[in-house]
Amino acid sequence: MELTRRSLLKAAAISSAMIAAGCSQKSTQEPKEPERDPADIEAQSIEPDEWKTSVCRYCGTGCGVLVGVKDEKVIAVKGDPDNRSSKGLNCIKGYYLGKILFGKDRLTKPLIREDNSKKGTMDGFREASWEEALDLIASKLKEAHENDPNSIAFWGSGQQTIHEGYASAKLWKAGLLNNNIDPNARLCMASAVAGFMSTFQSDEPMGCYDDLDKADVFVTWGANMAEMHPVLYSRLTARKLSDPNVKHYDITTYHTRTSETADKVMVFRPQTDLAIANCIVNYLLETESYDKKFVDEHLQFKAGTENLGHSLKDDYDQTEKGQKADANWNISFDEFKEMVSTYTFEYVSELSGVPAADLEALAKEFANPNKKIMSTWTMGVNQHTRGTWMNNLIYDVHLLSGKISEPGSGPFSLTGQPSACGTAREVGVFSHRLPADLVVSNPEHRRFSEMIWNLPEGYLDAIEKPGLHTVAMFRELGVGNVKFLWSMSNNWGQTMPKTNRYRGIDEDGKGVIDGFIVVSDVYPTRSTEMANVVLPAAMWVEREGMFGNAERRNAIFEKCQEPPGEAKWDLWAIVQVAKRVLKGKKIGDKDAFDVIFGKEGTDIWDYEKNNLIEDHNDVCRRVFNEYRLFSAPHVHPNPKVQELGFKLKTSAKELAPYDEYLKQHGIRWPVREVNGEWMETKWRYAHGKQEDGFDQVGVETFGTPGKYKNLDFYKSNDHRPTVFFRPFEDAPEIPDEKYPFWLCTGRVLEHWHSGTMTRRVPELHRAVPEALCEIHPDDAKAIGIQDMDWVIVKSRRGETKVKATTTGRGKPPKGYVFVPFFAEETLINDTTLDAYCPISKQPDFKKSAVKIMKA
Ligand SMILES: Nc1nc2c(c(=O)[nH]1)N[C@H]1C(S)=C(S)[C@@H](COP(=O)(O)OP(=O)(O)OC[C@H]3O[C@@H](n4cnc5c(=O)[nH]c(N)nc54)[C@H](O)[C@@H]3O)O[C@H]1N2
Ligand SMILES: Nc1nc2c(c(=O)[nH]1)N[C@H]1C(S)=C(S)[C@@H](COP(=O)(O)OP(=O)(O)OC[C@H]3O[C@@H](n4cnc5c(=O)[nH]c(N)nc54)[C@H](O)[C@@H]3O)O[C@H]1N2
Ligand code: SF4
Ligand SMILES: [Mo]
Repeated sequence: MELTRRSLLKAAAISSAMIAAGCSQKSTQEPKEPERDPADIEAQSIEPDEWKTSVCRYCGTGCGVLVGVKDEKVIAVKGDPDNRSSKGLNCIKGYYLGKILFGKDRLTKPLIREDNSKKGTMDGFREASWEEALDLIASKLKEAHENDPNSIAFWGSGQQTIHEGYASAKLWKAGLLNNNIDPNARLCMASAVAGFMSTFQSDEPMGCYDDLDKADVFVTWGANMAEMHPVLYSRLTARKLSDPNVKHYDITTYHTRTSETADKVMVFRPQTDLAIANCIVNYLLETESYDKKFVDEHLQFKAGTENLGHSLKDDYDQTEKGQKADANWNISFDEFKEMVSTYTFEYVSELSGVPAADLEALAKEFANPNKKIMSTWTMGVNQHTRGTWMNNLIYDVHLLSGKISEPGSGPFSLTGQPSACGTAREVGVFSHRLPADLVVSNPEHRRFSEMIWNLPEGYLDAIEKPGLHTVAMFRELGVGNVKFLWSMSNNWGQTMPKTNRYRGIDEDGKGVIDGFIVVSDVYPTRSTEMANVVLPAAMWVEREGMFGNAERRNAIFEKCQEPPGEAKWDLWAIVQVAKRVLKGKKIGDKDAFDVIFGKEGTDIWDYEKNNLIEDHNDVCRRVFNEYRLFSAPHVHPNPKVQELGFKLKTSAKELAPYDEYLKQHGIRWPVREVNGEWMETKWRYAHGKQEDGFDQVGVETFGTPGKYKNLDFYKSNDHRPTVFFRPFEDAPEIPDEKYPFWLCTGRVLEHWHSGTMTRRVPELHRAVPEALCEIHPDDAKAIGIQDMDWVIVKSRRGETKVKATTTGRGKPPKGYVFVPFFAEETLINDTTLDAYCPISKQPDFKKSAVKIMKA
């Protein structure tokens, strides 16, 4: 059934009514009203002069919004019906989006810290000119870089635009020849990336949101979509309403809003999702109900290192286990079958606590060749010390059942941030990556990047070794080895795990006090209070930008108003620092700044004009045109670049010319030009007509589609994705007598991460004014607490005081608590563990052992 806009709106109404009913958290204390400009945009009767095209700056759904502008001020925001990802829908955060621009305490001037002893507070700063702030940053960066190149670091974000991410990566990698650059997406999508790369050798999903309209069965594997991807969830709900036979299985560690409408809720003991996936695999093989022809034609089998241990100590990556974490080797189908044979329903039921009959019911859905199944997952799977394995296992289930890359059927990794895909992953803001799936360790990838960046051959060999990944970066900062840090569009003072390491609470935090820290943000935060220089940034539609969402859709947001005071575009700040650091240095016989950002290079910067922030569109177009060469090398004038790009298969990620994105309100890559029209791809690897949304596999000549299924996994080694054996291994920290509870942390519908923006929107703040610890009523009784009593959540690392509730949206099982991380006064990350997946290096915020005490 094709979904109409009406049926979607109806479903959205139902799910938002559901959210509204009985979910608003009650508070015994008056909400503290955030300071803000009362004269900001309300839904007014004034008509805007113009509606500009934009996208929401929050979640990876990437909803389209239209921004009403009057007298060069944003006065209204509404859903964009022409955006094919969201078809006019927005959630409550999108509805109030415009208000984030107008918080009264917006940062409007650069700040320089005068009193280091006041670090950890917003005291001890003085206002400064941009000139002075930029000069200071550049001199500190140069000094640290000259003394020890390993002592500088940049922490980027899936909330930077594609242009900003690209420029930061280019400055760090090509300009400073340094790989100590990583994004907050390491906390979010790294396991998804490692899962994609190990299984398919190509990042990002093959399917798209259209699958939500067509699936017969939905499986959520650790995703609270009703609150975190509400617009996609309403599409799922609409599909369910359209056909009573459609089923939803919610595999989760506690009962969430998403569980409310599921047909089967499977609450499992944390970490045993590994075993659950394995028992489905085992069932498909035992009963011979896997897709044999698909296996023969398209797959290969591998096993990898087991018993990896846990990355609790700083030197884990250097240990033998750490070094071998991603080693893998070929195995036969029979060997694979033997390896998974221990995962019987009985065994897994015992391990996970999920009834065997429920496990079998789900396995039977995958065994049914007539069912189309869509799996989705988010942080339950990625924030996991075996996160890469869990991603591999979900692919195993879909690959063995042949349910992939066809309308309505496929594994779909949901993205968290608005441009975790577009920016962090696609432009390569990771310590091991270069743009377009390329990696620093591969010499051909470096040659290709050198050609596009006009660097001498061999120049990038200096960055052959990956730099500090996020957790390592902050561990090093904590002990004083990182002496210069620049963070942009993130809030590490609140959102990193085990914040104690660098917030200066224990002695490990010394590095933060001594280090030179630059924070670019729009509001004062838990990170700006750690800064030596705060740079006030232009936010959302105060500049032009582009985000890439979870279904590979890149979309532009237009500039709608000037930033307040002296706040400026992050991109401009990056170039200004680059100018001060690189000017006068040589690359070959040329000026380094001119090569990296200026006239000697591909001239993405109009060197004379990059001060003019009105000139955004032109700057964006030029940055994008350069970046596009990585993904569409055939538009490069040099045939050698084209040839190498073709060999490296980078053009599989083809992008359209910049202005097409505005015209079409977003386009999904790979984009192919057919008869002069730029057409998107909905189902990658599935050969068919581009007009119908299929990939032109044969035409790309990367391979020939199979005979049994019209698919070619043209990016995979031997054109065959890998089915991995990945066993169950337990979590690093398990509740015991001393710390008897599992602590899971996460989010709520109304707030975005550290709450810096959503808590300045009164409607959102009032709906959920404070973080609450959700606990089972029996546990509350045993501890002797009533609803809204204060408790202390204490782990081996630290403790947090928070009010408890037994009547929140989430219903944890006994022995399990959930605390959101949006509230800066409730620093739950003082208690979380920073152990990570040895392959992806993504930490697990979902499992720590804590005790709960009445405060
Ligand atoms: N309202 C709102 N929406 C957001 C965001 C926001 O801040 N606010 N942030 C965005 C971002 S960046 C992200 S990453 C996403 C996060 O989106 P989600 O991952 O959906 O949300 P969380 O609250 O982080 O995680 C809750 C889920 O973790 C699962 N879980 C816990 N432990 C385990 C485990 O051991 N295994 C498995 N398989 N699952 C487990 C639970 O079952 C639950 O479904 O949300 C995005 N959308
Ligand atoms: N306990 C716990 N912690 C977690 C998680 C969890 O589940 N549990 N999840 C993790 C995950 S998945 C994620 S994605 C991270 C997110 O963590 P962060 O990205 O560190 O948190 P945000 O609050 O999104 O920070 C974004 C910052 O950018 C600022 N900002 C907004 N617009 C602009 C702009 O245009 N320019 C600049 N320079 N700044 C801007 C905002 O004010 C805000 O301070 O949190 C991680 N931390
Ligand atoms: S927060 Fe996500 S679901 Fe809500 S409007 Fe923005 S992009 Fe859409
Ligand atoms: Mo995230």
